[in-house]
Amino acid sequence: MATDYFDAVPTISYKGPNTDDELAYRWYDKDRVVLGKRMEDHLRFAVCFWHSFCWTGSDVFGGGTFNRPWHRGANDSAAAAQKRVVAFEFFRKLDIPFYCFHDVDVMAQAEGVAEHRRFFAEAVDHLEQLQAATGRKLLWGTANLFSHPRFAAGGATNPDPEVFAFAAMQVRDALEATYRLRGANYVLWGGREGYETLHNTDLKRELDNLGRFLSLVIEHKHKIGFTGTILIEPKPHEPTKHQYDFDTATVYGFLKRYGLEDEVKVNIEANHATLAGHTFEHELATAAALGIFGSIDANRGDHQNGWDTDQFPNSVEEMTLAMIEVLRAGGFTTGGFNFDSKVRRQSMDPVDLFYGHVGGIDTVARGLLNAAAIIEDGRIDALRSQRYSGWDRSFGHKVSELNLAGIADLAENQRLDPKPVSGRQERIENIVNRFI
Ligand code: XUL
Ligand code: CO
Repeated sequence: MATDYFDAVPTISYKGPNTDDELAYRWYDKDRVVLGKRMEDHLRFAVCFWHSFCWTGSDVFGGGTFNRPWHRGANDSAAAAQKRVVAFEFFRKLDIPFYCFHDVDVMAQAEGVAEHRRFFAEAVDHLEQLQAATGRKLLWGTANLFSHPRFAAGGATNPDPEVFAFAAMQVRDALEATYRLRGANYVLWGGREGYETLHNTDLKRELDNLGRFLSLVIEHKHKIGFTGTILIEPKPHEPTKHQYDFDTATVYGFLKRYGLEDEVKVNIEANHATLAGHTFEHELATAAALGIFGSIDANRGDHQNGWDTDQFPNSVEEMTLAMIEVLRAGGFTTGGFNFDSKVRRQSMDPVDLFYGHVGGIDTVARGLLNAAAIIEDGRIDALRSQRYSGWDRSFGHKVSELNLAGIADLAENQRLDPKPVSGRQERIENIVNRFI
């Protein structure tokens, strides 16, 4: 099946910072080696199916504006196949290695379990062929446990065990499909795993059911031999008032409680971090400190809007700060940069999908180059090490080893009177700005 949907747009290639070509990369030079690794291997870019090929451009006030050919009739097997072909043509023209999907993104609309399984299997066969034909790879798969009305009160945390079972069916199949398609990760985002009001919510039961569901997913992963990473994607709220996977620190506490902290990592999304009242880099640094940094959903919010606008990242400064944390964490292992970003509702032309991704990719690439230069410069890391250097000297060693009374005696015997030391924040901020 061929497609002419993107015929007007050329394959995107690197032309350097001085090019006037707006459909070329100015910073993303996939073979350029940065800190010993090719840019393509550092960044592991992915396009998501849902925003770019499934969303029709509708919002709460109005219908779809995009008028994509596969949205004109019912979402049957033929329309789903056309969508998959167009999507792979896009991945190929963008010349990035990965893509991501939810089960329902790639298949015909199904009623009930039998149809769901049949239509999804049909889609997975086709995805396998498209991957082989184009050389594109799966960064992660997931199951959509939030769009269908049956999930209005959640999937794994639904008060009705029949919904829990339906969710288990979808996740079993999506996990097995991800394994078959050699996906690098499997994601769980709990958009409706939360509550609207505590008046009707048994919070303890819901948390225990969510913990059990996750344990079952991990047990099944090992049973089938999937060696990719299981990722939870934190988000504080939207669609529900309160989501159990609020932020990275909350997810870590949840994983500890259910004994899963060595089995699961986090997929950090920039716009979810800011909705939780954090910066993107805070979430990355927290995940790295807790040993659960996995992958990234790249996007940005809007400073005036309090919701998940999922815009393409375009602030080089913000991305530089994030990339410093990614590099400090040692970079990705199985993770990557998935563009969980969408063009605006008025950007209805096929070429707009390219402008969105090209800009986002170049913003991330430039952030990587800036962060690498800051790390190679070394001044900021040196200032940071210097700040903690007392812990490497003999007094610090004693404090690390003694009990509370021993430390108290040490303070008394040495007549301690420690003096405050400058944190040099403005100097450090000035150094960072020299690289942006
Ligand atoms: C929603 C969101 C999801 C997940 C996958 O805010 O980010 O698209 O990334 O379910
Ligand atoms: Co996301």
